[in-house]
Amino acid sequence: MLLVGSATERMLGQLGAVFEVLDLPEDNRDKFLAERGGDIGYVLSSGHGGVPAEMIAAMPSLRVISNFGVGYDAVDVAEAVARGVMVTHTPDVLNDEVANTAVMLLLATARNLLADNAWLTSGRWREQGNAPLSRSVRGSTVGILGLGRIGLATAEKLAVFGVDIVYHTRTRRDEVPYRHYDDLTDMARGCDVLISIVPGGAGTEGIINRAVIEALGPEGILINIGRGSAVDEPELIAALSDGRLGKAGLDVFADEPNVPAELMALENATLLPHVGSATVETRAAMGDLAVENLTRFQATGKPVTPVAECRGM
Ligand code: A2R
Repeated sequence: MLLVGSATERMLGQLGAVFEVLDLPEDNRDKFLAERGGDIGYVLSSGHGGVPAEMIAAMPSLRVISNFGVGYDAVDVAEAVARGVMVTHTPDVLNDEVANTAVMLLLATARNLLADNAWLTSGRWREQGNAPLSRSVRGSTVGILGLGRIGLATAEKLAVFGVDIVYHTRTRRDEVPYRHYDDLTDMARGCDVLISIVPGGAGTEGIINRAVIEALGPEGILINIGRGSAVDEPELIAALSDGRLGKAGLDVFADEPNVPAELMALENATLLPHVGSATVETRAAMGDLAVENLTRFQATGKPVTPVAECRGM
């Protein structure tokens, strides 16, 4: 089994009981894969680099790629499927935590949590008096882009804050009580807050573009806890800088962990280092599921949670 990225001691203990675990040397990938690629039947992927097509091609005996995380845009699933390689991920076990992060980031952004903290610690409270007022979320309309497992958990948590929920997905969900918009820009025009919780990849690349950002407007708030690639980051920075967009709360970025200095300098941007699911409890649950996908497949030929593209395999 090849480890791409890192794993916790708990995961390594579970994996070591079943597999011979090899580490992918970051500085020597190609040589390593040329020498050992043929021996590898299983991959656990948790790194930013993921598993691109050429890596899959370099492992002719590969059977399963277990992705640590629900989003698997860093794994070339089309290549895997074409070669009969199963891809799995870790859905559901992180819904609650990521939804908490969405709510936390929305409240922190709307209520100036970090700016207020800095107001106190920099001495301005003592020297200049009370911090500027922030805006309440009560009474606002929150548009959720991507009402899947995490989006729905987020919508349900937001109910207690007295907001009106609407959503945009490609397919309407008849079982939910929220208004569906066919068009994202139309929804942004009708919203005070837009929360993005869509997967990465070609289908959502730059979907939050200039038109969507401007439709959200000077009082609008963008929250992104899905994938950075869904936002046109240069357009977002420009709009936050010149006041065409009110505020942004971002947990994800286009080129992690590299965050543009212009974005970090903006007072109306609240930024987190991709910590949506990053608690001890949730990461343990994700790790257990990522490992179980490998061990179950090894024992029975079927994983626990294949990605949608591999469900028929
Ligand atoms: O469009 P639909 O009906 O397939 O709905 C999915 C929506 N979605 C999109 N909505 C609008 N335009 C698109 N191009 C588009 N592509 C996908 O995103 C669905 O409502 C939602 C994804 O939900 P799940 O597959 O249940 O994913 P989950 O577990 O909520 O995680 C979402 C993402 C992960 O892929 C990671 O990137 C991140 O959150 O952690």
